[in-house]
Amino acid sequence: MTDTIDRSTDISQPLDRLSADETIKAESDYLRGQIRFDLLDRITGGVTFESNKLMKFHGIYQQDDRDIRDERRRQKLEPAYTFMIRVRLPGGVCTPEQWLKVDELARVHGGDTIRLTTRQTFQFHWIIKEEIRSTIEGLHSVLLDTIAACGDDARGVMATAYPTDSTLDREVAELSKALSDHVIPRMNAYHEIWLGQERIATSEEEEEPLYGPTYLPRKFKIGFAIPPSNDVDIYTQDLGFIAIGDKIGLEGFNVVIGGGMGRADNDPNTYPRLGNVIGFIPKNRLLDTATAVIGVQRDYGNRASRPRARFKYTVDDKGLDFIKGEIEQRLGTLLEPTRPFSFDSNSDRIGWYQTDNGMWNIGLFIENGRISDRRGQRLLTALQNIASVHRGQFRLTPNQNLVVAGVAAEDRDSIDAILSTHGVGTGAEPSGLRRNSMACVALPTCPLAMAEAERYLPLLNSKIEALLADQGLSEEPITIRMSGCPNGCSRPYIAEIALTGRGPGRYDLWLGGSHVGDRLNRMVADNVGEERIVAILAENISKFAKDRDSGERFGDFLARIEET
Ligand code: SRM
Ligand code: SF4
Repeated sequence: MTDTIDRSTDISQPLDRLSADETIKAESDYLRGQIRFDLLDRITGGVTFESNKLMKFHGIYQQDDRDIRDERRRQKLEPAYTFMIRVRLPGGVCTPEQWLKVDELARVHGGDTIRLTTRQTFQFHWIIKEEIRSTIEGLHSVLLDTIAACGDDARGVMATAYPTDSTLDREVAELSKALSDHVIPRMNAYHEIWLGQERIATSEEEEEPLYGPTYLPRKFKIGFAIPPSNDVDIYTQDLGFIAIGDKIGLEGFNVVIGGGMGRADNDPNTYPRLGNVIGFIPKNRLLDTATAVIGVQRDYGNRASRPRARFKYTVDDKGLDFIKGEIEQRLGTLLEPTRPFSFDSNSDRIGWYQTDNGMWNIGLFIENGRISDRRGQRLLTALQNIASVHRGQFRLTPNQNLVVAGVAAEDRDSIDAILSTHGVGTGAEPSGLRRNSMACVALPTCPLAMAEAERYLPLLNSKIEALLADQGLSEEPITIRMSGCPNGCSRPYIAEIALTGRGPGRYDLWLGGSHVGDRLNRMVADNVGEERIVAILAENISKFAKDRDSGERFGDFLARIEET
């Protein structure tokens, strides 16, 4: 494979126009900066602006408790700083031993709660500065890390969470892990700062072979889908691979580029975009293809304006044909024509099902990915107990749910017993709407949240469930996604119903995405409160009940009546 670009400098923009983040990266000594010193500073619970930026590359975000921000300001106290730590977990796969460690760290440092994310990993919140290092050491003891879980680099690699344990599934799982290993930055800084490794004195210049010293212009997201499941929402990834093959084996991948969700309310130059399928590659070209695509974004991405720096804008600014040509040139070959494929859903499978090798998986619905012990449902402890006896894997799903995978037939009863003893799954079955709902974290930890999401969606869902029940549609599977701001961390812009936060209690309402995640929805009301949201949904649900075609899904119906 050919990659003729000089990686040490950005070739596309004059230096005087680079954004401030580019300078911080360039002057960071490969992401070391002053982090080590900030950690020792006992006068503040936080870190400096530059360290906060750099620590993202280490998977760590400074936050403050927004529920008490105003009160602390009134008392002239600094914000109640804590840190969010995100684990790198390729394909969401985790062993019971790793689960037990995550559970322990959450109990010791993370406020007795674990958050499963929309990209199949764990987040710890509420970690104080003095305990970041012990948390990372704990993860390291079970071979987990947080490298590039955030930052301007290739983030956690996603992969379909519903393996039937066919050869195809296993090959895709292995390749997604290999690709994750291929794209993570070397980051000696991580091992020095968090794991106490000595810096080796050498006259040779440190290197980041894939990225160069200023990494990427912005975050970059990769996912693998195995049709017919599009649980990873492949069209929202910067770079997606759609597995082509059959149960006997994998042939290669259709390549998707340029997807992304984020937008800003006040900036029409930002928008959600569905990725384009640009061709097929045989499986042995996977790593080369990722190197080529990342190289194109590294060299042509916008380093002057961060809001325009994602790969989707590079594709639109340079043109799809140009970008495809650049990828092919770096690969030294043309992409083959796209192979046929089709998706039937972007949802998760909940409940027990058997896999090809005779073992069993159980998909557990975890509302908004939040795992903690609450009155009536001690989910954190239930999963800790399962991890103590389970001999298979845990698989975190792209819809914030969890699969306990690889259970022998004779062990099913003991898993069921643990769940019911802790009150998990003992209440009413979640409705078709709730099972297909996702909300981002938002308040109180997310600094960008304008409105509630995780804490509010369950309540709003109850109101929409009542509307659906009135029309005899309680079991109708409808995707609903809420984000506390337009950044779209719950991938709202492809949902059948979506809400994105505008201010306390106010949302933009979007309707008409598809149940396979291949169509953008459209805004039907902006900056509205609950009363208006429920009224608009009531009207559309009633029309749907009366006028839908046989088997037609809610989002498809809305898109059809919009067109006519
Ligand atoms: Fe996100 C920023 C949480 C998936 C688009 N996201 C953030 C931050 C880190 C806020 C910040 O910058 O300080 C949030 C931390 C909140 C907290 O307290 O935990 C945050 N994003 C999340 C998670 C935890 C949501 C969840 O509830 O699961 C997801 C973690 C994924 C992971 O494991 O890596 C999460 N974020 C996403 C997704 C979905 C996806 O990737 O599949 C998107 C939309 C896809 C995309 O990137 O286009 C997404 N997050 C953003 C953006 C907008 C980026 C853009 O360029 O458009 C921001 C803001 C930013 O980067 O400036 C953001
Ligand atoms: Fe925060 Fe906005 Fe992402 Fe929600 S969508 S987690 S509010 S950045």
